[in-house]
Amino acid sequence: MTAFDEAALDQAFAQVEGQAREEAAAIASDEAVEAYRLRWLGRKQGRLNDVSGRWLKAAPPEAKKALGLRFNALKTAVEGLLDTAKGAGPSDAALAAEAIDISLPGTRRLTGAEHPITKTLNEIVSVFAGLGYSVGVGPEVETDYYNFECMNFPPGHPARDTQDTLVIAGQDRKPQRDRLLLRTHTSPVQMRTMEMQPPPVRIVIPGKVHRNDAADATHSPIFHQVEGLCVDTNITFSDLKGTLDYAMKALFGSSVKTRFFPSFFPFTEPSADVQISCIFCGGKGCRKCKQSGWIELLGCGMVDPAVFAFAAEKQPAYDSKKISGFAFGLGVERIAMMKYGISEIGQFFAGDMRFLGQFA
Ligand code: FA5
Repeated sequence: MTAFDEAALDQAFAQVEGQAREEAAAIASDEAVEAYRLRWLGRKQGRLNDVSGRWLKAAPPEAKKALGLRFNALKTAVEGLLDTAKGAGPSDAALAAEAIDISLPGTRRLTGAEHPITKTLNEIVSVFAGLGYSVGVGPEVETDYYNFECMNFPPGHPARDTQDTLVIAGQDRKPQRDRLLLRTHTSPVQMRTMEMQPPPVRIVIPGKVHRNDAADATHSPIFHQVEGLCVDTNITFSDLKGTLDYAMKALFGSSVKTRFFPSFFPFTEPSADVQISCIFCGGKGCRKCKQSGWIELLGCGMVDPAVFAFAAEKQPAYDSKKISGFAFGLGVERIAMMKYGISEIGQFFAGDMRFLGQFA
């Protein structure tokens, strides 16, 4: 630019603005908007920067004001063009290039659903939550002390053989009580709970357990249990019976009856096995209940004073002269099999979508 009179300035700025308008009109995509912004307003190499730098520098002092005014007007105009281009969205050509055929069939998304074991487990837990029980958890890799010793299975006690245990190798130098194993039942969490809080306790503990059991139609080496523990003053066997009778009716329907048979667990005294009237034949006798009309479902009993004595080492309030309690433990797979009429436990773990899809 050589002349800086009003007419020359008008002409020069009009030319640049015309160019900016032309380019803005051709913008057809988001990328082009950004390219336009950089080309015109970019801090280092933008055209406007170039104009202000070169032209202002060359202008004589008396023309600088007029040039500055025009420059500002040009900048506002370019910014306006950019805003319009941003709002305008893609051109018809860009839209046509991206068009999708909405008549094509969509991609079917499978809906996730709870596994039947998770579903049953949550259902059991919510029955007890309704009775004011809280929910606890404990580790699956457990010590010999929590899994057995404090549950009143001393080392070498024959009752240990009823729970064929998977132990972690290479721990022979550790004292037996510290040796690690895969917990065989959820009962160790009874002790972990009592050690953490004084009575009263009302808790259910769902979780996975492991036993070296050969797999057959009703046994799996990995299965789930829900443990229950209630400790307070004056808890009696009647409370245990009432609670489990209520829970079985809530799970299987109000016409279900319960009965309690003497049994043995080292950590409860007295102990009982709970049977419910057969939900398939209503108690008349069928193949499922081996014509007896009853199905055995869970183990329970009054907490043995020996267990409270272990708890009292950390929480002296577990004094069996002042408090009492009951505990129970149920196998979740067995309950799910009953509820859904499943005859092979292995189906829960085979990952066959045809089976699992029925629970979606
Ligand atoms: C126990 O595990 C006790 N801890 C239960 C208990 C808790 C009794 C508190 C008293 C007080 P048991 O070994 O019977 O007991 O197992 C409980 C339930 O787990 C059984 O009724 C059965 O439903 C289930 N169960 C046991 N072994 C297997 C297995 N291999 N596969 C599937 N379910 C099993």
